Amino acid sequence: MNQDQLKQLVGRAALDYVRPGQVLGVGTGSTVDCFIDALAASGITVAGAVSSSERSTQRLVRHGIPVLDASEVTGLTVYIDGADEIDANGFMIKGGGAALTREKIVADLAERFVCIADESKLVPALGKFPLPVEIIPMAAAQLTRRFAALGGTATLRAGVVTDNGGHILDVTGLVITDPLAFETEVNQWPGVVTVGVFARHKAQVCLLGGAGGVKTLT
Ligand code: ABF
Repeated sequence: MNQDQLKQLVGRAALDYVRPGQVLGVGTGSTVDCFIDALAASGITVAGAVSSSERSTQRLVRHGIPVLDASEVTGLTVYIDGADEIDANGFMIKGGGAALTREKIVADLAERFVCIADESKLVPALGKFPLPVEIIPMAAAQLTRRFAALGGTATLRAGVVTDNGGHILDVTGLVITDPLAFETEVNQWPGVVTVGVFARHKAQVCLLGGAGGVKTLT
């Protein structure tokens, strides 16, 4: 199977974590697009979805799935989202789709984060994928210097303004040996809106699509 077929496979597999009548959290990206399409075709009627991006909102609305604002719920049983990288602990790098801030907000509402990904996303250690960081534009230069002090090279993602009006730095060359400590440290740097390390909001379940089918990592 090619990567698109693997994404469709795990998108369908995520339906096992959806219950009729529930409100669920929905992430962003092409794998999540497959999940949204599978949900629409499944006949499962959910009460609604809290979306992590305008992209996912438009797809959900097109399928007639009600979209709720995060402020309309006090919690979610499940959040379904993709990742750019995921390690054996369920720690992730996310943000390739520039939706990391709202993704982390919706993940924060959920009891369980179910990550859906093709096997190429599973890595022994995070950091090969350029780390996305949503920033306040005025802080770009000083944050670039801070990442340089850690051995990272930060590049402003050209032509991208996030749903929140932020800019994205993509940082290469980092070795993230302790994702939890790294996320905690970078989160407090002035000008950082969201760092694309999801360790405090790691995935409890990962559905990994591969040649042998779907593996469930918990
Ligand atoms: C999203 O999933 C983003 O955080 C991440 O970039 C993306 C992965 O996209 P895809 O499923 O298209 O590989 O949540």
